[in-house]
Amino acid sequence: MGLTHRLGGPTLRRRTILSAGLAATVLALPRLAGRPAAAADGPALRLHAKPGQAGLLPSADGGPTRIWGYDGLVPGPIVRARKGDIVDVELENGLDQPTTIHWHGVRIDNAMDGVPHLTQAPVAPGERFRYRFAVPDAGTFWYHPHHASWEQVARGLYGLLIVDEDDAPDVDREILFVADDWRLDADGRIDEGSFGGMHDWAHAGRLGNVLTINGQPPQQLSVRPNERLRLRMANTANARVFSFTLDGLAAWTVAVDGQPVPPAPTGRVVLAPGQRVDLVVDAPPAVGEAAIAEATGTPFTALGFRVEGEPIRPDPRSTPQALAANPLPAALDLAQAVQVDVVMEGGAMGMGPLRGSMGMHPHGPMPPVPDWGALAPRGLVWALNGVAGHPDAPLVTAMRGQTVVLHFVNATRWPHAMHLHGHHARVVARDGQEVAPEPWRDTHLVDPMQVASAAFVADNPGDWMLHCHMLEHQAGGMETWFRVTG
Ligand SMILES: [Cu+2]
Repeated sequence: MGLTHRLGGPTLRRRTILSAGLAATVLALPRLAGRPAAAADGPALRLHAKPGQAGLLPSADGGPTRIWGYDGLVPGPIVRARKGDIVDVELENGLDQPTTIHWHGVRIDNAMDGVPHLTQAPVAPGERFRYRFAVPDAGTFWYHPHHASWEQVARGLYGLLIVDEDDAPDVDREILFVADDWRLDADGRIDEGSFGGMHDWAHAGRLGNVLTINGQPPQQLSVRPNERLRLRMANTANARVFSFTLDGLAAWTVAVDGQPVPPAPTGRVVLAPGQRVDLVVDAPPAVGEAAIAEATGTPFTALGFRVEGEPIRPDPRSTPQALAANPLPAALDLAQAVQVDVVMEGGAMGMGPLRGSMGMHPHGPMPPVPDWGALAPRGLVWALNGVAGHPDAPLVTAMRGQTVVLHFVNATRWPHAMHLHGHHARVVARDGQEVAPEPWRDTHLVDPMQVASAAFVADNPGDWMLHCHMLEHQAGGMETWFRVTG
């Protein structure tokens, strides 16, 4: 489905940009950090999942739209902590269905991971659950339900979890960039009739037709020449892989999925569902305009920059310093690693024997061929290792400290964003060929008919999900779990 940043069509775009709010609205997200505890032994923060309203469209074009959000807002309040802090949040369920909160990307205590039936009971309507956990890593993370997430996230239940470094990087301002696509009808309401539609489930997932950044239509940001920004980008869409181009801006990638990387110049950011990227962005040295454009279809402005006023400093700055490393586990032991295939099958144009064209060298017995004739009528159209839906047995049981290599074999015609809970992994081989280790990620985009081998140290005891973060693919069967003992 083609994406516009609004429903009215491209002819109205210019008016939207010209009438857009000022810079402050880009940052006008409520913040929970520092709120005093409600009681001596009570939670420091509360998040109330409930219906609300949001101005997803320019007011001239309709809305506000009825959404579900934390505290009725989209995005929900920012949960902000310092590296090593204890985050203490009580969820109250004001929805008419069960829910949980998953803290995406946090190397968290398993009991706080928010996966219904695996790490906790679902939180029934009217009930509460207190999440209390340490945040070992600084970086950009997010939170969202893990129950019926294909509906609950699509309706607006998500927010950022930001963990600050001990030494904040030297920038002039921080800008949040939480990208989502919404499927709205002609009246600006969430298209509810298409929830659960099998066409979406068997194809790319639920793609929207309206882009929001921070729950709003694209905005204009006023910056000064040579101003340095830190941009925290997150993709909270159900299924869309965003492609953002940076026009007229100098930018460096400084973190990926919350984990620092050596600063590298970039002009394009691809974000799969669930992924985050931190950029350092320098405004140009002269007054004028610049933009971040969304480019999966005809490019249009996702965030405009009006460069105006006196330069904030006389000259452009040089390459930013790297962020301090997070305490990731010690080196991978690839020689002794447990090798596990994760054969991804199913979906439209993929229920035939695509695995035969993958040139597979299996690490273990070939998984059974899924019986799609029996599975598809039950809404199960994707499989991992021949199993559609949550398997009884773990994909692998690793001893604490063991290195595990997951060989993602994408024998489908679709990309998938494979999300690993409780750990970060890095790609060490592609299509069976060793590559220089890639950045640590919690969510790996694996292209069709490709093999990506991602390695991690299983150092976090518990039962952990591994699933596609295209949420219709997960619900349609592309999920499994693994166990870390000890
Ligand atoms: Cu997928």
